[in-house]
Amino acid sequence: MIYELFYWPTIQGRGEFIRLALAEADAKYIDVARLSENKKTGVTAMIKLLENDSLENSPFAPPILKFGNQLISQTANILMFLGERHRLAPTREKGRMWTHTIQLTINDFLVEVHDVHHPLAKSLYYEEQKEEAIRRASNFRSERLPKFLGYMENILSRELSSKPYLVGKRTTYADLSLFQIIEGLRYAFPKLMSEKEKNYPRVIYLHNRISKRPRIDKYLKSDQRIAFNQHGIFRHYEELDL
Ligand SMILES: N[C@@H](CCC(=O)N[C@@H](CS)C(=O)NCC(=O)O)C(=O)O
Repeated sequence: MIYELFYWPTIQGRGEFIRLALAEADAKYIDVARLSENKKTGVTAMIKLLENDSLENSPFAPPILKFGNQLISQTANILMFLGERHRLAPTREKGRMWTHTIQLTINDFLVEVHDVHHPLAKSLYYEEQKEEAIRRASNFRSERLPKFLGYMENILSRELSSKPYLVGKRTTYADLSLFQIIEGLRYAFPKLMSEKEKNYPRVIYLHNRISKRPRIDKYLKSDQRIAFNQHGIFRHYEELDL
């Protein structure tokens, strides 16, 4: 049985957190909406799944992971599921819950990153909310990004190891997600990040180590990795950076 990932085909978005976990797990999967249009593959197949509200566990939005007859949605849920199956999370309940808590916090932050360029509505163009975006970005730069990255830095500083992970002594999906956050922030806010990164040395060190993990390194260099672009969650607008 192989996994089926359903996610928008042209962006990294939330799907990327799942792709990274699947890559680190060396799990076999198909990226359904990126395959050619067919009865069971392509974007149409994903939309059909989303519109099927008679399903027992009908998802609200992608990413969605199908495994056999299980349909799992919500990014943090999918990661919790994969974490347990592929040793990307601790086995004990306390550690599992803590990993999930960190992931949910990352997801909260991701919503804020998105809302910097779309503070009023998803359905409006950026240009229609540019003024509000500029105001929102100023608060993001001075308060929200430092609060979030500072929180992650503090978690890492409590670990005694000189090569700390967010949870315990092994890589978890939360580490992979924090890696992706730094990647995205560097794309969206290059000037801000070059100024702020020095405040979060452990976060940046973790990012470096994750990028060098053999399976992650291979994935990042492969065609599977979609380049950041102006349609995803992380978008670069000069006026929103420093
Ligand atoms: N909380 C959900 C959010 C899912 C979500 O917002 N997915 C986006 C793509 S990244 C989407 O397609 N949303 C459609 C919508 O909100 O109408 C998760 O973490 O998976």
